Amino acid sequence: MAELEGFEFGKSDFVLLDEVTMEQFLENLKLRFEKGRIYTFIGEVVVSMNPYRPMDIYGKENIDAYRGRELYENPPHLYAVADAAYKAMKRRAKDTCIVISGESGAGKTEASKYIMQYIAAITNPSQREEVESVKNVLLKSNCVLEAFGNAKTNRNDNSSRFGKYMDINFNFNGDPTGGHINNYLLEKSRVVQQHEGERNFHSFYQLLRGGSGDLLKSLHLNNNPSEYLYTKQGSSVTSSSDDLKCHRAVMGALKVIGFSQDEIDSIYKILATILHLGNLQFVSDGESVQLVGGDTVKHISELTSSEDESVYKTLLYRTVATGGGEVISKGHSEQEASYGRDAFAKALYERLFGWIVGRINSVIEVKNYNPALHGKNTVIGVLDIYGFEIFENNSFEQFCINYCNEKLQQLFIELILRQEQEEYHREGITWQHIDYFNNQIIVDLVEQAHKGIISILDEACLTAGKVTDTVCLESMNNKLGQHPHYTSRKLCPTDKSMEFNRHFRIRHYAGDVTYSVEGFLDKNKDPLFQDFKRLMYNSSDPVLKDMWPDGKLSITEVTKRPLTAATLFKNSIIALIDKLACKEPYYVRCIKPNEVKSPMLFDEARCRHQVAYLGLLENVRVRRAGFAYRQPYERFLQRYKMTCEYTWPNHLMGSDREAVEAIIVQHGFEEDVAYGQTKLFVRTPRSLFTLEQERAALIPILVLFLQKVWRGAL
Ligand code: AD9
Ligand code: MG
Repeated sequence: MAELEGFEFGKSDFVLLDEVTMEQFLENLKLRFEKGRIYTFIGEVVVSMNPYRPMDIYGKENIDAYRGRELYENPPHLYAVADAAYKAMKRRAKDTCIVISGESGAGKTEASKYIMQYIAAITNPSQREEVESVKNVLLKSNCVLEAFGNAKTNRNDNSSRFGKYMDINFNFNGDPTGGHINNYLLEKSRVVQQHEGERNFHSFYQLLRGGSGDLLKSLHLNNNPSEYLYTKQGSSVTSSSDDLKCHRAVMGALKVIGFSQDEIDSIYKILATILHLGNLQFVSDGESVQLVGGDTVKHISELTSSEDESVYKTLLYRTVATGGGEVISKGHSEQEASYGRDAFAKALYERLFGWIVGRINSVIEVKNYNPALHGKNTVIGVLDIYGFEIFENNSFEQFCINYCNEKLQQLFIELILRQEQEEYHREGITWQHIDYFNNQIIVDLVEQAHKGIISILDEACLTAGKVTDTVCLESMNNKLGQHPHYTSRKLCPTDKSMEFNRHFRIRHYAGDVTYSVEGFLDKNKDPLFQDFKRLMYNSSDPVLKDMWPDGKLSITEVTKRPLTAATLFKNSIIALIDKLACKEPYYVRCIKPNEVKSPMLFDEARCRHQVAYLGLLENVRVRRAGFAYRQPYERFLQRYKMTCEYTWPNHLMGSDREAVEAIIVQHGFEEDVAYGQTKLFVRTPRSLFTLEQERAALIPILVLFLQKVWRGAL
């Protein structure tokens, strides 16, 4: 319990609410938000409110206050969870993970950075150089990944458009020895198209606004994002972040991480190539298609270290194998050419991003670790993945993101219930079941073999001929019509919020989302003409070539159908969940106080909705089901021994457990507790309150007493 705070700041742990009702929960959340107390516990879970203003709670003194302390000794904070995860990892050699969840803009990425900074600050006290360098790379990688993987959306000026799971490895001393980053489904459609009010990835604007005159000249660019189709479609070329400053920071970070100048040059050449591609246009004279764009093709060939002629041909023609095994060149239609250009731009960016992550991993991977020599290598994983999203137009990306959030919610339910159950069982205490909404039914709707939405999409993608999005929707309607979490206009004709043949709706655990099926099949199939791959593989820029190993194959060798985007994503999320499930989890549940990024406004309806779908009330109930608190006997005794004549000033009892019993009996709390094998379980917060209050009242007397002893007055 956070005894440093009084109730004027609300209750620091939701388990202390008098009654577990939505009203009381919100009242407490609001009071704490208004008083600048953005963190609140539910047992070991931290509920975090986005303050939308800088908070003076992340300084060195704060870090020192949490270092090595028990969770309840300080007010709730991310540092308390980070320290708990670190202690479990260090003391018990347990792999742990910190799962940060919440909707877009709720504060996950910021939380993950504070957690990383905390871990960096408390480790390597002896300042060993190799450990410092690992820490530095881990921290700097954030800046690079944010530049290339984040963008301004209508919900968040710095929205993560990829999922990130970072493992930090530790040696037996508890110092970081390396790490590994897994990235999940970058929203690459943003490269070629942005909604009104949104931007492309930050990296483009940072280059244009922050790149030196010489750099831009060498890339044949000017510094105005409004002149490039790919950066201007959202009519929002500025953002709250300072692109120029960020550009410098990213350049610095790339160097610290160990990117060579050639590699950095290649990165910027790829960004420039993409911008030039966006400004290419194709016109048809009825017979053939021509390129419009002045010297653009020349610039692209120069930047990609390719031949002009090859670039030109690749943009306008594709190689096809005829039935007779003959290979011919076929001219694109205007539409095909534009489609190919966009697909190429998206793939260039996606591969660049993947390559950057891989390159960072190659620097931070643990090398030469010998467990026999160095002890067990343990891990803390930090997950910061895109939050649940509902936009005006929801497409394939939102479908994948929301599916991922369903999986994480499922894990939360499973682990929180399982942990409680196991703990009661282990300690020999009767468990009282609490009902949850189990979202497995929605997970199945999406991922179930043969019947789930992903299977239906894949089937449509594999069917030869022109299966359209509409046909695919029809198939979903037929197969999923009875599902309680699926509907469409066809199934519910009176619902005017959806259109026939265009929309379907999933009742997610976090709310109803209406998806437009338009583009689903294409994004799932994600085709790219082999000619582009070959072009890049044949580049004389080694970095670029390295990103396109599959360009080696000729058209006749490309036979296997690659897995679809949804299936690849599903597989990667299942692997992620497996990774998380075998670690001891710690949770940060982020809440967004309002839609207008205001530090003042507590939008009750929005908060109520989030508290409901995150299952926070149930979390509190489970925590309180029988016993809101548990503490190992030893720790309980240490804290409250001064409140009992049998344990203070001298410990007159035999074991710690007996001493704890003496404290409980003296206070008349026998009805309120149960004795487990190693821990005391306390049913209601009332008993602990009383003990805390007594303790707080005794401390000044004790201090006075000790001062007198020191001065020799006693
Ligand atoms: V998304 O799913 O990636 O779109 P996040 O990651 O949940 O989303 P993010 O951490 O990016 O949200 O927070 C959004 C913005 O809220 C930040 O850019 C900050 O301006 C603001 N924020 C969030 N947390 C804090 C904080 N602890 N202190 C101050 C904060 N500002
Ligand atoms: Mg984020």
